[in-house]
Order: sequence, then C-alpha cells, then structure tokens
Amino acid sequence: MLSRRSFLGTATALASASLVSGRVQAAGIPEAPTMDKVATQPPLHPSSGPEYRPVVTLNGWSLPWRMNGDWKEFHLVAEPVVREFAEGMKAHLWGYNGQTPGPTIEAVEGDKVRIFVTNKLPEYTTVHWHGMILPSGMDGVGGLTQPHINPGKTFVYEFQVKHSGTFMYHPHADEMVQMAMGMMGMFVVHPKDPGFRPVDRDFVFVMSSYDMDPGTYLPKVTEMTNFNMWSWNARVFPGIDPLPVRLGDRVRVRIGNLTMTNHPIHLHGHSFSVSGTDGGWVPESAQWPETTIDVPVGAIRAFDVLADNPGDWAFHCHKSHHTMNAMGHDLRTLIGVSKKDIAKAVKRLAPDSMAMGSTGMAMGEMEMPLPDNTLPMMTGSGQFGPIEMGGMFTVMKIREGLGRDDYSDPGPYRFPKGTVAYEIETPAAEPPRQDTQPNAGERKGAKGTKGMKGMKMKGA
Ligand SMILES: [Cu+2]
Repeated sequence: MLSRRSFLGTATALASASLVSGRVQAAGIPEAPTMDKVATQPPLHPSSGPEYRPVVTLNGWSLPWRMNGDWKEFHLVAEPVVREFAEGMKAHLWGYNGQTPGPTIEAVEGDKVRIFVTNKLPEYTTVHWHGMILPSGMDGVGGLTQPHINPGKTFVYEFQVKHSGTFMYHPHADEMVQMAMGMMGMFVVHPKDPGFRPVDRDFVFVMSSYDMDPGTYLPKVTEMTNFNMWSWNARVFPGIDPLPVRLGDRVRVRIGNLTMTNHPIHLHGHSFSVSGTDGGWVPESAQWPETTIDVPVGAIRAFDVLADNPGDWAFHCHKSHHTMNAMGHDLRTLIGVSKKDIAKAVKRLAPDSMAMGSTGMAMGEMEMPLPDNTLPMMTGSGQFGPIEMGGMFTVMKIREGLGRDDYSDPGPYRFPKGTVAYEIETPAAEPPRQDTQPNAGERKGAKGTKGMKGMKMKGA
C-alpha cells in the first residue's frame, strides 16, 4: 500500500517528468502493427501530422503511428522472426514487428516522436537511433545511457527530430549478436519544407550480411569477415523487388550499410549525385556526378537521379562476390583443368554431383542440385537468358506512363527495334601475335577461339 509520503513523492515525480518530457504511463501503449509479406509495400501516406511524400522500403514497409497530443507515437517490438531471403531459403533471425529489417520509421523535421520498444527476445536489448541529434539519455547505448530493456519489458524513447535526412536504428546491446541476427531498420525524417529537394520516388533499404552454411537456418553470429549472404533488406537476388520508376521521375535512393564491409553501389545507364549521408544533406555546390557510390560500414548514402533513360537498368553492388549467393564460396579455381576422369569416379559415389569450372562457371540454363534451404550461387533469368546473379542485385525499371504511386513490376522492357546488341555472321579477323612464329599464330589462334566459345558451356 502506498504511504501518503510515497504517493506524494510519486505524484511529484510524475508531474515534473510530464513537465519535462510529456512522459506517458503504461496504459497508453499504442498497438504494434506487424508485417508478414516480403513484397515491397506501397508508400504510407501520412494520415495525421504534417504532409510529406513518403518513402518506399524495398521489400519492406513503413510503421504506422498515432498522434497523442502533439506526440507521434510508434511501437517497435523486438522479436524472433523468419525471413525468406529468396524463394527456397529461409533464415531464423531476430527483427522488429514481424520482420527483419524492422519497419521504416518516417517523421517530419520538428516532430516530437515517442517510440515504445517492447522486448520479446530471449535476452536484453536497447535501440540506438543512428545519426539522430538527440539528448544523450535517448541515445540507446545499454549501460552507458540507459539500463537495458530486459525480456518482457517496454521502454519509451522520446525526442524531437531536429534535422531531416536518413538515419537508422539498431541495438546497442550484445551488438555483435543482435545485428548479425538482423536487428536493424531505417529512420527517415522528411524536411519541414515540402519544397526542399522534392523527388517523385524515394526508395530506402539497409544492407545486411549473413554467414549461413547451405542447409542451415541460423547465421553464424561470431563470423567477422567471411559472409556468404549479401542482402538488401534481408533479401537476395532474385528475391529483391525491382525499383519501378516512371520515365522523367526524379528519384532518390537511400542506402544504409550495417554489414561488416563497404559496398560500391552501381546504377547502370545514368549519372547521379550523392545528395545526403547520415550526417545530413550534401550542399548542392559540393555534389559531383557518380555512377557508383561506395557506402561505408555504419553509414548511409542517398543519391538523387533523373530517370531520363528508359529501360531495364541493373542496380547492384560492384563487388562481384556480393552478387553471388552461398554456393559461390570456398570453391577452387579450375579453369583449364580437365576433370573428365575424376568426374566419372565422383559420379559413382554421388550421382547428383556435377563437375564444373574447367572453362569458367557460366552455367547457362543448367541448375545444380542443391541441399535444402540454400540458393544457387548465381541464378535468375531475363528475356534473353540467364542473368547469373545473386545477393545485392536488382533492376531499376524505367518506363513511360507508370502511375504516380504504382510500384508494381512492369515486366521486362520492350526494347525498340534495332536497339539491342546483336550477333554478326562474319568471323572477326585473327589478332596479330607478337611472340609467336609466323605460322604458330594460326594453330594457337584457332584453339583459342574454340576455348572462348566453350566458356559458355551451353548444353555441356
Ligand atoms: Cu557489396
């Protein structure tokens, strides 16, 4: 039973707390929406508070909120989730509100946000608001700026978002494990002035990496460098949705990096400018043209591009191992090695086995038999054949006449007649060799040509 003194003490503490921060009591916890679809969800237009043009999270969604006085209230639930990287492979991870990454939080410069965080993980956690300028006690560093959020408990973060830009959230508690398990999300703060660098389409995603042996369901959380699943919003090609864009749209792409290495992200067919980082907006006078932007670890890069070139444009990490899936790792290079005899012997022991690599690794239409719950190292097909990609790869599809908020896949590009690279009948002349005898070039050249053709291994 409360004594009069402790009641008064509590009441005074509550009154002063509410004066300082507008602190709410447990009765007022807003509901926590969840998402079970892996497809990119349509933009969440604001139903209250200031107007803005919302972002679209690649293979993700934005978290709905409620207004409580002049506070925007969100509710994140940290919990175990199952995430499908692409059809055929699921991972048992940790995330927020049903998914990893967690939903994108959107607010407007000047908003007062109150974010409830409920912990349904088997260990304690916190949430750090990466890049946000806020009071130290709201920074979410377990032990340093707050007590940890124990399993079953709910904490409240309250702060005013003072700067527009692109930020992230992730735990600052058992960080190595929790981030390796997928605990992360993006936080976008829109400018108060809707006329500040407006765009027609605004995409956002966070990059994460995992080390998962083929056939397993859990990432190795102590891995430091040797990852084999390179994901955008915990999806890998061909599981990453395309970015549909209307011809002539001004497009922004915001990319966070919570992997353990940098990623040079490359867009084909366009020149873009880097418009922002997690530190804020890059002044226009300081921007320069790029086609690849390196996104460092623990950082965000946003670029703006005018989509003035119609077509299907590859959009990917330029580290070629990052556009491969798990099966592409720890293999010997066997180009030039004849494996005919050994292949026969191995086939007797393992009839599903396939000797490959003697001429390169292009597999054409062939698919190798796989263990359960893994993905081919390179896969996917387009209108002209195999795309042979995995990991951090998708396509920006620029088309005439898409609806303003239409993010459905417009299908393969219909190339205007005469605009696609084509084969000619006449064989090219042999290049002169400087280090061979007059007639040796003929012999070696003929062999070389055959070898190059063999690289494709079609029907081999
Ligand atoms: Cu990469």
